[in-house]
Order: sequence, then C-alpha cells, then structure tokens
Amino acid sequence: MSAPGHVPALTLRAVDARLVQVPMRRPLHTSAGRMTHAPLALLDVHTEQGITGRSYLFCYLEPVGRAVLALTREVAGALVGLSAQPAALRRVLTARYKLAGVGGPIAGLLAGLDMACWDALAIAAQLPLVRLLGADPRPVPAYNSNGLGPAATETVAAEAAELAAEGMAAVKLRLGRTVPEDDRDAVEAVRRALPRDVAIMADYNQALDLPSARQRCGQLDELGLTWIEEPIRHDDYTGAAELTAELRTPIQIGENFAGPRAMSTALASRASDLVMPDVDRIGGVTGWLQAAALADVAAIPMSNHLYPEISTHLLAATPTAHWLEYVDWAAPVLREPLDVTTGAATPPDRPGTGIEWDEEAVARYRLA
Ligand code: SMN
Ligand code: MG
Repeated sequence: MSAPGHVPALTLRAVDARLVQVPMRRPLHTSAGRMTHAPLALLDVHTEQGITGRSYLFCYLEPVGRAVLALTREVAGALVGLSAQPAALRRVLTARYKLAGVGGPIAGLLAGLDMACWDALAIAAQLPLVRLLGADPRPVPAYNSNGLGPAATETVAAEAAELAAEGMAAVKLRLGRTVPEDDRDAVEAVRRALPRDVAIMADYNQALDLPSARQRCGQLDELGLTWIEEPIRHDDYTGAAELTAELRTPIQIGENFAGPRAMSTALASRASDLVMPDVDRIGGVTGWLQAAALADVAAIPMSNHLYPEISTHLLAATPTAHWLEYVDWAAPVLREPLDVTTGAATPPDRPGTGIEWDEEAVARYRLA
C-alpha cells in the first residue's frame, strides 16, 4: 500500500449494478404521492488496482431502477480499461450520451459512476472522502426527514415527537393538504409537540400554483419555520423569486436542480434564500463541488437532498453548509449506517465514503 494521501491512478476493471427494493421504516407520503419502499440501484466500480468504489442511486420507482441497471450493464463493457478519474470518465460518458441527452436515468448513471469513482479514489488514498476534498471532518446539524406525511394533525404531532426523540435537531413536515388551514394546524401542533430548540422545515413538493402559494405560505409566515420548500413547480424561478422577496420565512429549493447550470440560473433569478442540491441530480461529487462554489459565491446556505452518507462528506467540504437531510432508507443494506443520534452528522473516519454493502441484506431485498 502507498502512503495515505497518495492517490495512485486507477483503471476500470468492471462495473456492476444491482437493484434492491428496501422497505421504508416510515413510509414517505408527500403531496405528490406515497412510497413504502425505496428502489436503490447499487453500483460497484472495480479497478485493476484491486480497489472497489461504491455508490447507490435512489430511483423513486422500480422501473427507473431497472432502466439504470440496463444502462449500466450496457455501458459496462465499454468502460473496461478506461481511467477511473471522475473527470476522465465524465468526458467519455457525456460524449457517448450526447444525442440521447444527459437527463433522467442517464444523468443518474453518470452521477452514480462519478460518486463511486470518487469513493475509489478516496479509498486508494486511504482517506475519508472529506479529506480527499481538502476539508476536515466536521459535524453538520441534521434534520430527520423520515415520515411526517400530510396525515391528521394529532398523528403528525405524535410522529414528530417520536422522531425528535431519536436525537435529531429538526424535522421536516410534508404539506399540501386540500384545506390550507389543515396545513397550518399541523405546523402549529408539531411546534407545540416539540422542544423549543428543535427546528421545523416544511415541504410542499411543488403542490401549489403561484397565487395559492402566496396565500398559503403567507398563512405560515409567522410560525417560525426554518424554511418552506418547493411551494410551486420546481423550475418556475420567477415565481419562486416573487415568493422569496415577499415572505419572511426562507424559501428553499434545489432537489430538482439538474446540474450546476440549473442552480446557476436559479441563483441569478434570486429564486430562493436557500439551496439543497441532490448529489444524484446535481451530477455526483463533481457536480456538487461546482454547486458548492456557486453557493459560496452567492453567499447562499446549502443543504443536501437525500443521500446522507455521502452528503455528510460533501457538506463538511461546503463553505456555506447549512443542514444535513437524513433519511434512513439505505441503512438496511449498509454495513455501517450513518450515526445521527447526536443531532448532527460527522463524516465517518474510514477511507472513502464509508459505503459498504451488507451482502446478506442485499440478497434479501434484491430484485435484479
Ligand atoms: C422528497 C421527495 C421525494 C422523494 C424523497 C424526498 C422530498 C424531500 O422532497 O425533500 O425530502
Ligand atoms: Mg423536498
């Protein structure tokens, strides 16, 4: 083995993809639908140097997971013998998919391979990813984003109290009930059910049009929410900018930024007070670093969307890091799930991202 910090050149030997469907401990219920299982595509990038990098992609729907698998298996042969440096691989893949367009599952595949290659590089350097990125591990406050769908007020208040008792510094409620006052009641009930120092975020998942967003977000504006997320369609930056200017409560968007350019456009439109890119949709570790630079230049606090395991490394290396979104969906297939019981997440002191599969669990939940 070479000395820690020395990164040998890595060459791709094989790329494997598997699809698992993991039951969620608390189903995800949003204004856009209900999910009880998380379809995860697990990627393993093997190198000639004997190092394997790993990542997973949250695929939302089983058929999307199957599409990622088909794409990965189709391209795998062509990748053998190529450089595993993320920038080199990205050049090859963006050329290959230029006509098809790098979006949807193809963009996911590129991001997943980017994450796995960064993992392999960090393992080769015998450093946690955060250190390879030039930062020190540091705790970032974490909010519990499991559960808390738009259910009855008492149900939501009781679930919020349970989640807060797991040690988290904040929880996120999903809003978008038919009757606006029901959303407001839910926020107020959760506020009463939680200790003062536990923060509350709220997410509409794009449920509203601009006039109703004005009215409904206005009704919540005095309740001390940490942010209101995606009140309107994700790509209406002009409408979001109006809400951002009008409301006291910070507006949060970003899980749907398809790459750093989309985020740059949103920032130029002053669409939000806060951003929360998703490491898959923003373009892997490489896309995240570009997004982090944009957020730093614009002085905008930046959180993550999903993928808490790798995001804890990325946020520790993000100048304007804000909150870590924690969901436990991948935990059942991981050998060492992320520890967030202190209300904050610190990157684990292991080489790479720390993602390793619990193969018994993978076999149990495997679909393809
Ligand atoms: C969300 C939506 C869909 C899947 C996972 C999570 C939500 C969030 O918008 O921000 O957590
Ligand atoms: Mg959201």
